[in-house]
This record gives sequence, C-alpha cells and structure tokens, in this order.
Amino acid sequence: MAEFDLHCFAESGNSYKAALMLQLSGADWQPVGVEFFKGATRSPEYRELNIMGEAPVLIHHRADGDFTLSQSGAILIYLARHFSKFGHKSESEEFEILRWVLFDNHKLTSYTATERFMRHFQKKVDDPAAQFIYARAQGAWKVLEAHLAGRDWVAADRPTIADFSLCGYLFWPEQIEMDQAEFPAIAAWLGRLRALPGWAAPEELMPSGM
Ligand SMILES: N[C@@H](CCC(=O)N[C@@H](CS)C(=O)NCC(=O)O)C(=O)O
Repeated sequence: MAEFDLHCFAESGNSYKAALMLQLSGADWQPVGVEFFKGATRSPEYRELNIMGEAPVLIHHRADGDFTLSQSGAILIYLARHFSKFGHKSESEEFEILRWVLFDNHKLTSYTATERFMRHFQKKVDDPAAQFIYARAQGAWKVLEAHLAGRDWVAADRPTIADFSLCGYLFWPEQIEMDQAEFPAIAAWLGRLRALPGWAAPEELMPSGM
C-alpha cells in the first residue's frame, strides 16, 4: 500500500494541483481513479468519502490511522507541512501563499474550470453564462500576468504551493482558450514549472475520468 492515495482524475486541474505536489515532493503515492464523467462524485459511496462531492480527496495512511482530506488548497498546505517542501519560510510568506491559494480557488480556478467545462466539454460556446464566466477567467489571468511580470514565482523566490495551485488548469491553453501570446509572463512561468525536476503533465499522473 502506498503512503498516500489520491482520489483524482486526469481532466481535473484541482486534482492535478495535489498530484503535482505529491510528484514533486517525491511522495509514495498512488492515484485512485474517479469516474467523474460517469457521475461517480454524485454516488452515495463517494459522498461518504467527501460530503462535498468533489475531487481531489487525499488519504494519508498514517501510523495513528487514516487521515482524509479534501479541498486542493487544504491538501497542499497539509503536504507542504508534512514534507517541509514548497511551503513558507516566514510569516509573511505564509500569508502571501495563502492569499494566492485563496485567490486561485475563488477567482482563477473556479472561473477557468467552469468555462472549460461549459465551453470545451459541454460545447456551450455561445451560452451567455459561459461567456460571462470566460470573461471572469480572463480577468483573473490578467491579474496573475501582472503579478508575474518581473518575477519568477508567485509567492516567494522559489516555487511554492501557491504556484502549484494557480497552474492547475493552465497547462491546457487550448481547452481553456487562453492565447498564451497575450500572457507572456504566465507562459514563461509555466515553462519554469515544466522544468522542475520530476514535473509531469496531468495525464501522466492520473487516469482519465471519462
Ligand atoms: N475548491 C475545490 C474544487 C474541487 C472541484 O470542484 N472539483 C471538481 C473536479 S475538478 C469536482 O469534483 N466537481 C464536482 C462538483 O462540483 O459537483 C478544490 O480545490 O479541491
């Protein structure tokens, strides 16, 4: 048995945030596939695992029993503490990281994941709601672009869990309809993430949820 199980699926950028952290930390972990597109997260069994009905869910098999956690931001903070990697080194870094993880969850990932789901997977390109959400996603990308101009990493002078949170959906520029020519600082930052030792794409780390 691996030390960590991650309930996840390859199309899930939220799952990818946790999978990437496990991968880059050299964790002993295994993905447990969630058949999301067949409705798995709505099943009573899944709601037993996570009442929120979402992936990812991390299970840490510890000497004192299994510890189960959902919410990619909470998982990232837990893993950074466990491995003493990709976390803060000062109080100001701690809150800078938290600030960007919260911004990611509220503004960047939530709109990006939803516009991708509606426009790419459901093909609702002309849907006014999808267009509104796409515009909101682009607004969040502009914030990240402005922040990354002139700096290598989001919250410190090295990669942290804030970077892993924000990048969750951004390695799919075609699917989210991001023209990276308009976001050169984001494109360069994604290149730096790709160059980290052990980096792997979502599809290499997790099974498809189709
Ligand atoms: N804020 C959550 C979002 C998780 C989330 O929305 N996961 C998606 C898959 S990427 C999901 O399971 N959605 C099911 C639903 O919303 O019903 C996190 O960061 O973990």
